[in-house]
Amino acid sequence: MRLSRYLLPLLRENPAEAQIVSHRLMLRAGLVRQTAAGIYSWLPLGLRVLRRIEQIVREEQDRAGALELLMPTIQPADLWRQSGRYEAYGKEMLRIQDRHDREMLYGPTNEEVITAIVRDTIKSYRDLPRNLYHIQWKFRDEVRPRFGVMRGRDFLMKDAYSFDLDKAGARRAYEKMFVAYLRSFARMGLKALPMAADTGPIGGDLSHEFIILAETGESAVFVHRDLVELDVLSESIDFEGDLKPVIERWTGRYAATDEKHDAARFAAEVPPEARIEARGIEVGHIFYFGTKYSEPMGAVVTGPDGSTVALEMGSYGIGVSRLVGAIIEASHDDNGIIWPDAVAPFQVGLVNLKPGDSAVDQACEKLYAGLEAAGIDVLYDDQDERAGAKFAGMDLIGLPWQLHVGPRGVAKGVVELKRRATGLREELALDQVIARFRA
Ligand code: 5CA
Repeated sequence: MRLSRYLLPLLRENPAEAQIVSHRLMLRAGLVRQTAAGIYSWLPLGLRVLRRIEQIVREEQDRAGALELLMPTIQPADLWRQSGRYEAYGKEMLRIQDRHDREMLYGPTNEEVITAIVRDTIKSYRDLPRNLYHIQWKFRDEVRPRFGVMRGRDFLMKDAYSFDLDKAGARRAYEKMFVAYLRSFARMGLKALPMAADTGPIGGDLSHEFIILAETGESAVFVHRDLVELDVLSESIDFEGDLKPVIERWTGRYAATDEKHDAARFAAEVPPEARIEARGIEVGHIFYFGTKYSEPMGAVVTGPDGSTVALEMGSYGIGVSRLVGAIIEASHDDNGIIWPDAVAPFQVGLVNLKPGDSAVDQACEKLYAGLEAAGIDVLYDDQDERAGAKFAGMDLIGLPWQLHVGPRGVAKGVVELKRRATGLREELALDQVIARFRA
């Protein structure tokens, strides 16, 4: 992509309305624009990050055996009357009337819609287990939307719903999602720690939040240091095998948010040097709630002995749009964002330091075409601007690599390659650049 044809409105100044670093950087780096309170438009660069996060989530859901579908954003109130949640959900739910005065709502979550689909399509224990998910916009009329996309009113969520014949099956479904979450967040370059959680309006009696540590997090967290050192990606995981050992490793040490914190237990179980008291951002939340929805809504199957059995359910959410902010909270410096490679909007920023100089222009065009041909996402800054402003812009948007191409280098047949995260620079022969990225 050529910057001269892109939409990348960078801001030099910190926007006054942004209180936390990720919100400031998302506005300054041209990722989003606010359309209304708690409602954001995703500009091209921001959308690329959102899509990358979505794709990692999708791959890990698929790997764990979940099936993707797509449910609508607008739902009929009737379904929520069947579960008994229509009145109970309160003012967070955006209620709408259509032209026939039918009561509708903008979905804050999808337990009712998916339960109705399964009720109508799955009749026998032979068709179980199933786990169905979608990645879809939600609306919650939050009392205090704040921190940009972190607590929006309109936000993108991955929500999965598992259906099983019995409690043991439901627990396995829960375990698969637990491990899929560990892998998903780790692939995004995040350390997300599972913590026992309250269930709130979703209901149920088993629940974990996945929390990343960040100063600006909304909850206080108390964690054993050993947990932070675990690495899930180095384990080979068989989703059809026994996942208990993995889960035990990740739940075997103290970790709690303020809601569930027990100071006496923390003091007794965690030696002083291993105690981490920090703040955290909730990026995922999983629930097991048995027959809370299937019973009132009549989602039943015929069991092996011919009896009628209400389905055992769980639901599993990931805050996809929140993750964009959360990743920035975890990965930035004074100059801007530092995207982990796996979610970066482009891998390389190609910086032409002297547009109009024909040798430099030619070298850049050749590199640009070569990188694109090799399938490497490259953003080519071909604009007529001061070098200083270009460097600052590239650091701000945080692409993992920068290629600096100027007249002196080109005369010698070299360019400068800079790694955004470390600031390390190396000189590279022009004809070795593509190979360097392929490696
Ligand atoms: N139905 C369940 C699971 S599918 C559910 O709705 N869970 S939730 O309420 O915990 O939301 C799931 C995830 O969505 C949260 O962990 C959080 O990361 C994200 N999320 C929730 N509210 C917001 C919000 N207002 N803005 C951005 N992300 C949010």
